[in-house]
Amino acid sequence: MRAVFKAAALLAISVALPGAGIALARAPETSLRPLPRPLAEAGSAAPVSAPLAAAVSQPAPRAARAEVVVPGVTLAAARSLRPQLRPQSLGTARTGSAPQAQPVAANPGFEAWKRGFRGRAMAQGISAATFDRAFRNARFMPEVIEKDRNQSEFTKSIKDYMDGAVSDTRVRNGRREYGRQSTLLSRIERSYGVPGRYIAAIWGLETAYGSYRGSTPLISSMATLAYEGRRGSFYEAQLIALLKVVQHGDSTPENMQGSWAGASGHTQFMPTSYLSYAVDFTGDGRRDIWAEDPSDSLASSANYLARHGWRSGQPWGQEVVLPANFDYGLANGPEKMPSAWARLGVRPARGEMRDYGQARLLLLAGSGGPAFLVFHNFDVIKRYNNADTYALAVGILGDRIAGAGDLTRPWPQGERVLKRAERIELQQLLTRRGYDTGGVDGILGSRSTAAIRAYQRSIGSVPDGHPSVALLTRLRR
Ligand SMILES: [Ca+2]
Repeated sequence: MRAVFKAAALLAISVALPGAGIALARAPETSLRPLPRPLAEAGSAAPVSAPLAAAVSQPAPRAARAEVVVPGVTLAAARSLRPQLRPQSLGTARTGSAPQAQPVAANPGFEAWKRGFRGRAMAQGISAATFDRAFRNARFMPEVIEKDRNQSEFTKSIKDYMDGAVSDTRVRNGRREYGRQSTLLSRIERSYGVPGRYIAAIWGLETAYGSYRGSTPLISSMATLAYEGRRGSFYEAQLIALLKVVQHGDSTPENMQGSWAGASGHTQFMPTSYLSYAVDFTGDGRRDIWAEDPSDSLASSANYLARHGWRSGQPWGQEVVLPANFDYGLANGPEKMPSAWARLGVRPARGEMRDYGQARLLLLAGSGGPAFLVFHNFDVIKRYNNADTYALAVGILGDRIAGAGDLTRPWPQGERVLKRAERIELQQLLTRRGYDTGGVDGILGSRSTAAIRAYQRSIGSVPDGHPSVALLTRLRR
């Protein structure tokens, strides 16, 4: 059953949109992974930017799962952190040395790279025996290059992303797994201070609770990308990490399978993030995130969040309702205590609102969509995948898994993040009308937001500063 799922899963990547405060995701078609992955950090163990992941959609149609993705942006704009990483920009791939040959050994360029890399790996402590064992069945995978090159900017509406990420199926499956793994998740919560419901939510978004972990042989896919080039050093670092796994005996080359871009395990860690954050929670001496048993993977994700500053006892955020005539200049901006927000007329959509800490008002779809107050822990989740939509999905899905109801306000139909070309056009049109957008660079910062608000006031719209499709359409008239 899993094999069927894996074969059909798609990989999605999400990216953060600079300046707009909204994360986007793009979803390259991949071998297995429902979600997007993050980027890695250059040279360090910390994840860096990256295309993150998108969420997967439900397991429903076995073979054609849709993935959830957030509004898309180009990879080059990606910036996130997540246990996994991906290359940041797409450059021109080396040509000539990467024949599309089927025969494994018929790739002299790859073989030459392998000989060179063998020396570099040994210089970093990898034994000849480990290297040769890991590469015994490694091969150049033209299909991986194909996928890497075919990633393009695409957009998906926030509603479609959120509906997929927090679908009824994912909530239902999540409640089932949350029940099955209650003992494990409780132990993890006691050890790391991160509520099990959010770990379950990450598990659900990343691999549909372990159903779509990816079946691409990691040594081969990472070797292919390292050889091919655009971010050779990044992928060689991922390979070194995998070789360390083999050398230490945590797993075997045969068991190390994952998404074509390198993310693997129940919660999709990139190899270098694995080295820094994975833990052995089963106590067998091996940090095995590739095992069927999700214990090490789930505990590793909790450890990742804890190491990035998760504050025990603080929620990620909560849905709120704004008063009429609310000053939208306060959206996506300053942090205030919930009691201060309450004095401005902001009310909890459900339950009570307590002063857990400073919170900012998050509006991803403008005044026409749901509003949230988000705390420090929301940003900690973003270290896993630097997209507001992803962090929101983790928070909302986690709460729903633990029994909470749906949002009180729906996401608006059709609202999506503007593509880069559209953002530039928006700035050009506003500038032409005399509004100062602080330049025309496709990055919607505070000046552009202020310009949008001024324009909205001039036409009698709610001045929420949100760069909507409708606003662009109107400006074009
Ligand atoms: Ca273990």
